[in-house]
Amino acid sequence: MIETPLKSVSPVWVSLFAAAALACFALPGYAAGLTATADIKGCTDANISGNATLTEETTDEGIKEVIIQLSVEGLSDGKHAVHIHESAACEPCSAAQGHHDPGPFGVTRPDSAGNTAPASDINHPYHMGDLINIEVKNGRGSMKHTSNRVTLSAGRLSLFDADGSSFIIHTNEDTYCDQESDLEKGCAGGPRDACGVIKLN
Ligand SMILES: [Cu+2]
Repeated sequence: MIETPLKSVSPVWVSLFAAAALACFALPGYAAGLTATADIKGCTDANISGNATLTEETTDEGIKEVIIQLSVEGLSDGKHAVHIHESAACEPCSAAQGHHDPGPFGVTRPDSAGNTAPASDINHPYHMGDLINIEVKNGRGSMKHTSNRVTLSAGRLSLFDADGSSFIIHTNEDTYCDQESDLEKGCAGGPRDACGVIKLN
């Protein structure tokens, strides 16, 4: 009779393994390691495509951080603004609405509504979804950014609120609207080139 390999494994090891596996799920404060992804597509240009991954980690102090890695090709060379916008919708790209900002003021509009006078309540770059520029060279770009302004897990900063969230990549550079002379329309990157709905894995 042929013995199966299982019969040679001691029951002690099997029960130890089972206990260890159970402990992983039972430990209080165990970081779940949530991840999410987004497929990036051009708003009007089908040659633009890319993807993003998001990974939530918890620091030793208990602060939730989300590591965002994004790659894209087909955009014009140079810097492009990247933000997390407030709705999980990309068709059309305007459906992504303003910048993700679940804070008490709820001002998600990124820049001055007019072309000349800055709006008094302009809130960029203080939205929770404001990120950094991506730099494109020879048609390809990638960025990595860690944010503690958003979470994948449930809570007040979560990207997965009632209507979800999307990435928007803009035509122009985000100047971060950080100068008094720079608070006019377009300082957060102007028109929208690409979009990707963020989906929890
Ligand atoms: Cu934006």
